[in-house]
Order: sequence, then structure tokens, then C-alpha cells
Amino acid sequence: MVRLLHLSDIHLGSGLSHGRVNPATGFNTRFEDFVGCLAEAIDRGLHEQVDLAIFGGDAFPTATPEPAHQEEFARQFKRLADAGIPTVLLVGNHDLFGRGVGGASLNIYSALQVPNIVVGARLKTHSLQTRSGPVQVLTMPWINRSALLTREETRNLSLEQVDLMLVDRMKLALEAEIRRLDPHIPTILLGHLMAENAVFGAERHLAVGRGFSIPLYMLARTEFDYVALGHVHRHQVLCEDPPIIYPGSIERVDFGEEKEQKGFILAEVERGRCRYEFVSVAARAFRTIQANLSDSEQPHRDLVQAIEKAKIQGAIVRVLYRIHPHQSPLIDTPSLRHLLEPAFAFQLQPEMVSQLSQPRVPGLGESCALDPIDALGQYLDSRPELKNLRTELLQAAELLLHSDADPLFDPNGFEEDTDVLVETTQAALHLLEREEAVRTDQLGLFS
Ligand SMILES: [Mn+2]
Repeated sequence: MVRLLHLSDIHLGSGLSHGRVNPATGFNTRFEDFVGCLAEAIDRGLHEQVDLAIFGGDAFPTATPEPAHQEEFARQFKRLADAGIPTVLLVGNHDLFGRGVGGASLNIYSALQVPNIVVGARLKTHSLQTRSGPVQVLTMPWINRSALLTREETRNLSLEQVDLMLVDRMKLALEAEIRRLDPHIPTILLGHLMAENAVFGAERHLAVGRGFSIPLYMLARTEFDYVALGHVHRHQVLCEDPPIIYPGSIERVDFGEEKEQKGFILAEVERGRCRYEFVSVAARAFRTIQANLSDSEQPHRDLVQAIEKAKIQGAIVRVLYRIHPHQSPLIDTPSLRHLLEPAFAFQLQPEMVSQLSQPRVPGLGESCALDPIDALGQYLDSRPELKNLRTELLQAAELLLHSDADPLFDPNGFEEDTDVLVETTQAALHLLEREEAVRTDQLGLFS
């Protein structure tokens, strides 16, 4: 039986806007929070004497992290290496440089051949020796469609067709790896990918564009005893047999994650059997305090009461309150600031209700995280003069956002004006994507 620590989506250096410089260390206080959560996961792994650690990808927000962030990441993982615990670092989409040429921010570990550290930069099975015996880790790093766009065979295909072809190729490559596995040794698939059925988390807002998703049946194979995923920031278990698990990210980036638990997975894996538990870390709390004071006789008193009711100690707090302009002088902002001092950070966000201008679009307050299509839909609902264009505009937006279809070859019968707009934009995106693909024939997985 192999005991393992599975963590993912560290994104060291993200979410700094909610922090400030710590004069004692010179670091952003939110960076220190992220390091704290990472250290907590590694402490627990060391304490439990795990045999193996696997990281599901996205070490930093970009492939060219600040040296200090790179250094702290290395310092934390060195603790596992020093303890003789083999550690696999998988390449996620944020670790790829220019969306293509290998895992720039992680390849330094393979280049230096750091003992006990393996970098998963391509589809490959790593046979590792642990204190509790051998284990196979099949690494499946992030891949995007630029891997295929350079090929002559994709010249006349829509982006959707290219995605399907890519999934087909991955299926074949994965099948080939699976056939080479030793069926008597515990086997882990470690993948940075968007699985079908996964519920989106904050990763949606952290990366531009959308890739393709992998059907669950490709992952739910009896050859795997544990499927360790990365990419989606919201912890979720997609399948029990074998366990297919996103541990989620280790810290919150923004208010959209206010209600999500953050943590990592501890698992015991043997051939044909796996037991796992989710362990939460002390991630920084985010709190939204909302108050509609527009009908209040004593708006300041009511707002103070709302703040006093909330648990703000050490939390990142936002106070959203609605008032009429004439109520504004009744709000004593300095005393609110004083009241909010126990918070780690806070923002006061008044929303003015004006009788003169049109009311704000209902449901589009800053407190709710809508996806862009929903937001556009709500906006259009509030603009009767755009009613006739509603369907076309939403379709055009879908196309622009998802590139699921390619109007170059499939114009979908838009009204003339929209048609031209969409076609021009899509053509430009398409050309850019091809150009990028030529520069960065990704990972060489299929070469
Ligand atoms: Mn990712």
C-alpha cells in the first residue's frame, strides 16, 4: 500500500490584490497566505510519512514567476525531496510558456535532475520506487489544440472538429501507455485537464479561452487505482471507482470562492483498492456583507449592525450597501473603517440608487459572479430597444467566447451586420491561433 499526498493548483503569486506589503518580510501578505497553505499541506504529508507526493499542475499564475515566488515553491517542495519522498510535479496550463513549449517554470527541476523530483511535462509513465514499494504514475499534462493546428490535416477543420480530433489522439496515446503498464503495480493517473461533468471553479476567470474537456470514461479505467486531477479549483470527486478527484486549489483567489473549502487529498493506494480523505487547510476567509439601506431611516446604524453580526476577524471583507445619494451624508465612513479594523483587508462598496438614471440591471450587482453570457442576457433583458437583436447577439457572444464553431466555414446564418462582425473577429482569432501554433508546436506529444 502506497500512502500519498495529492495537491494541486497552488498558483503561488495569485490574488495579491487583497494583500499588502508585510514590512517585516517584504512579501505581500496574501503571498504569505498561499505559502502558509502550501506549507500546511506539506507538513501534513511529512507528518503522515507519505510515500509519494503528486502535484496536479499550475504552480504559479504564469510560466515566468517572480524569482521570490519560484524560490518559495522550491523551498517547500525541497522538504519532501529531503525526506526521501518521490514527488511528481505536473505541468498545468499556467506552467506552459506561450501556451506551448514545455513547462517552463517546472522544467528547471528536471534540467537540474533534482533527486526525488520528477516533472510530468509529457504523456508518460513514471515507474517510481517508494518506501512502500513500486508505483506507476502516468502523467498527462495540459495540452491545447495548438498541438494539432500546425498539421496540414487540420487545415479545413473547425476548431470544434480540431478539439474532437485532439481528444481522439489523446485517447490513442493514453491507450498505448495503458497497455505498457505493469498490471501488478499500483497505478495513478495524474492529469491536468478539464473533465466532462466537472463543476467550474475560479480557474474559469484565471485563464483566457476555453479548452476541450475529456470524457470521464477515458479516465475511469480499471487499470488506474487513483486518478489525481488538477485544473479545476473547486474540490470535487467525479467518480468513486476508481476515485477521480480534483483536490481543488489550496487558497482562495477571490470572493467567488467564499464558500468553497480549500485543501488537499491524503490517499492509500494499492492495486485494485484506494482509500482517500479530503483534508482542509486554514485558507484565508472571504466574507461578503450585503445591506440594502435604501429604505432605511437610520442607514448608518443598520450598516453597523450588519457588520457587527459578521465574522470579520482576520477575513478579507467586502461591504456592499445600497443607498440613495441623499442618504450618503448619514454614513460615517471613518467609523466604519474603524469597525472593520479586525479584518485582514476590507473594501466598502456603496451602490448609489439614483431616481434620475435608469435603475441598475437587476441581478448584475458586484456580489454575484455571473458568467459573461448570463450577464449579457440580463443586460439585454433590460434594454427593450435591443430586443430584436437579442438572439443574434447572444449567439455571437457564444461564438466569440467559446470558439465552438468557426464562422469562417460555418456562418450559421447570422443577420448581415452581426455576421460581418463575428466573421471578422473569428477570422482574426483563427489566424492568431494558427500562427501561435506554428511557433509553439506544443509538447511534441504527437510528433
Ligand atoms: Mn489549470
